[in-house]
Amino acid sequence: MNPRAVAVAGATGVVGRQMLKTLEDRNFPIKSLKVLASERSKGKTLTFKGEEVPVEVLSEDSFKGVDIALFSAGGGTSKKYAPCAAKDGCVVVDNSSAWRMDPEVPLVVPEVNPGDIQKHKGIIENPNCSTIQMVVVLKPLHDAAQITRVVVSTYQAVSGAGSAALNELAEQSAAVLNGEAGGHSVFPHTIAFNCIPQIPQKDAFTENGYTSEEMKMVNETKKILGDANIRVTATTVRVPVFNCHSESVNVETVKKLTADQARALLRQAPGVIVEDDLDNQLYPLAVRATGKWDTFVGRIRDDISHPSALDMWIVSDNLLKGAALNAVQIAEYL
Ligand code: NAP
Ligand code: 3JN
Repeated sequence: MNPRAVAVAGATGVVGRQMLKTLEDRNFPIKSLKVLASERSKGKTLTFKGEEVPVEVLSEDSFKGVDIALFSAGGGTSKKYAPCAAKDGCVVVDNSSAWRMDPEVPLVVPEVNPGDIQKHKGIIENPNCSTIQMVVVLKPLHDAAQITRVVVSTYQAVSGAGSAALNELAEQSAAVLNGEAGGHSVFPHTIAFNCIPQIPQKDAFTENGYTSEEMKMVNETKKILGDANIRVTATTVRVPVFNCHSESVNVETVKKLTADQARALLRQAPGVIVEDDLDNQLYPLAVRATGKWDTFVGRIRDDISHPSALDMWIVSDNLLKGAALNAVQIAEYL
């Protein structure tokens, strides 16, 4: 791979920092690196491969001479600046939902639909973190037995809501343990020692009573798997876990797949690790998945309420496979 001029927009954020770390950890061939953020970060530096890199303020001119830009600075920022970058010949891998459902824009998980990357017209979308870890596991099951319906409930870590949310969980947990109420400003309710069935934390609910996070899982799953007939329903819940999203997933198929057959298929699947040994109480755990590149699946069992369905538990690092790593993998394909 020829070294590329790379920019990271939103580099000071929780996802942006993981993007820099992932570029470094995977030894992505970089000719030059720009780290971009808002006016608030003027004067700050970030470290890449042991060197201090000054943070530049994102502007329409940031992308001249840049080959690949990884964006994680929110949908509004992507909408404003990604088209400028694409016009300057840069390929944008965008981590927001700005164009995820645009039929002209590829929505890519490299283990699932890498062929869609080459259809890009300057912008490629990274899916939502909860969708990514689920479709990595669904893909081999769909290929083998044709999935007809998915019922998913998520247990989403606070890191998915950014750096302010991580601080809120830490400070609130300490306050509650000290017998204080602990205020909240990021989440709509206390997150410490609680579960909140509302993601995102603001303007969450859509007309049908689902949240936008739930509808992302419904719509993105169909687009990535290339099958509009798969029926998906989701309940997304924020839990007081710092990092890694967990999911309880029920999968109905046309062809009956036993739990043993599913485990055998998933052991061969790229990016998937089966952790499923009940005798040793081995199943995927958020605390173990953090910092890992793979998606972990376990508790795979035949659904006793249905002739052709499976239940399973899926865990992955939402900042890595759910965001930064998936974006860097797309950049590697580019
Ligand atoms: P965060 O920790 O709050 O960081 C936000 C980043 O965006 C910071 O670098 C911030 O710069 C920058 N930024 C904000 N407004 C900007 C502006 N007007 N111009 C330039 N930079 C701006 O949030 P995060 O958790 O990293 O998430 C960032 C975005 O990534 C989200 O909004 C979302 O679109 C996407 N995301 C996607 C997933 C996924 O499911 N794939 C998961 C999480 C996040 P300053 O530090 O200068 O303020
Ligand atoms: O809350 C989570 O666990 C995942 C958050 C994702 C997110 C946060 C802010 C804006 C997104 C996303 O990628 O779906 C967005 C966005 O829609 O851009």
